[in-house]
Amino acid sequence: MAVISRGFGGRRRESVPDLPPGQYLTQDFPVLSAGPTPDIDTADWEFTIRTESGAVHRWSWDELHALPIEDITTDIHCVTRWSKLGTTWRGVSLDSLFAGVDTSYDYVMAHSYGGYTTNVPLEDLLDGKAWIAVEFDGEDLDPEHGGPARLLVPHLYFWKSAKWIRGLVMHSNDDPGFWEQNGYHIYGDPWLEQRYW
Ligand SMILES: Nc1nc2c(c(=O)[nH]1)N[C@H]1C(S)=C(S)[C@@H](COP(=O)(O)O)O[C@H]1N2
Ligand SMILES: [Mo]
Repeated sequence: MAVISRGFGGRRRESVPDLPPGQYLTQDFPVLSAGPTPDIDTADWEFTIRTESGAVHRWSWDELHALPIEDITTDIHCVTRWSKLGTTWRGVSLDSLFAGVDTSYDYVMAHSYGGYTTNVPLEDLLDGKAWIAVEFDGEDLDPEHGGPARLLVPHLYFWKSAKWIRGLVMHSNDDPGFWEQNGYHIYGDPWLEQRYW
């Protein structure tokens, strides 16, 4: 009997092919924030990309919304082991935002209102892999989930999807961000279980 129930449990987990190793499915949407939720008025909001030349590319809330907004359906995976499959978002592709940006640096540090940072290789933000998300599940993004806008990089663990995104700074090296300095993996591929150093 014990063998059968162990086998059954194992098969059940393996029957979800979209679930990375060591993850479980959740229907609700946990909130994970290292600090308080900042109160950001979209009238004051801006998003910037700064390059090695010192150039700062800047978008107001209205300028962001003048760019093509895409519908995104994607799975998300938190390093604390919850995953949600088929989440729906709307956002502006980083391809659109980087279209006029000239840089030879390969790494990006994402900076949030409130001070959170996380590092991502530039190639992981391009070619339809990342967005500045402004809606979740048909509604404006809740402040606790990063509203008015968050980075969405769903192919990496969700700590890379910086809430309350304020800007990106190009770096020549893959310098660690907040969680990466505190023991989280420098890259964070959920399929390779790159959770911690
Ligand atoms: N600015 C900011 N972004 C953040 C975090 C944070 O603490 N501050 N936490 C990260 C972590 S560890 C996770 S799992 C997700 C959680 O997003 P959620 O609260 O919308 O579920 O946000 C990520 N982005
Ligand atoms: Mo997380």
